[in-house]
Amino acid sequence: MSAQTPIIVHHLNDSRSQRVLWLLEELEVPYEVKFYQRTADYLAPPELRAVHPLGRSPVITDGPVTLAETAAIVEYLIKKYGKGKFVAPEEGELTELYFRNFSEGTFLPILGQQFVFEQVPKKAPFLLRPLLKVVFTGLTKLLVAKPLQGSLDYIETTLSKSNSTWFAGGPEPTASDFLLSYGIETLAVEKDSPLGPKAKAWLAAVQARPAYKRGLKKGGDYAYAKN
Ligand SMILES: N[C@@H](CCC(=O)N[C@@H](CS)C(=O)NCC(=O)O)C(=O)O
Repeated sequence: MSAQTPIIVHHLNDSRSQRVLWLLEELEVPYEVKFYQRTADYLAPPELRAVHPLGRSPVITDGPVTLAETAAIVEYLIKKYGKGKFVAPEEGELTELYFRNFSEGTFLPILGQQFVFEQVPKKAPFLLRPLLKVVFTGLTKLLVAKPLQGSLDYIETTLSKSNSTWFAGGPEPTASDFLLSYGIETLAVEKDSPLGPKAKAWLAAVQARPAYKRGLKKGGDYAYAKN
């Protein structure tokens, strides 16, 4: 394969894959977007399985490399194309290590659970819906509300202590910022958004970046920000 073959991002509408487009625009690396549309069940279409066995987005191909998992993709791209940018300063390295793991290991799973609990009553047979709504609202209060609020409080505390706009306190966003953008954006568009002032200001800074705006235009439909 030629060294000039551009990176291809296998991109699903309204998805966490948008983070990869933002990063690639920041890196100023040529890339192409291959679009996949969610099915009526909000799943990825089966064609994505031909690219990666799990059939989820994002996946990138970069010459002979095929890589899935946003956190792995972000780390790979910054290492390979970052030219030393988008890396935490020494004093922010631990915060960086923590928050990029927190994003995928704690924050997004809580939001995923919230999403599923909301969906169950909506997808249930009509007559069961009122009962399931009561049950799953209760489960959300029990299992989602507290850890979510704890996570948001910790985000507020961390951003208050940062030496800059960004989680790791450096002059540029780092992997933590790219990864957290999706979860924070999904909460920003909720009615009565639970985001605190620091998270809102951080998101405004993300969305004001020219590279972010270019990524949004390239990605097409994205329900969590205006393009
Ligand atoms: N941990 C993976 C999760 C990938 C994932 O679940 N992507 C969603 C998009 S937000 C997807 O492809 N959903 C469609 C499906 O599961 O069929 C990552 O961060 O890349």
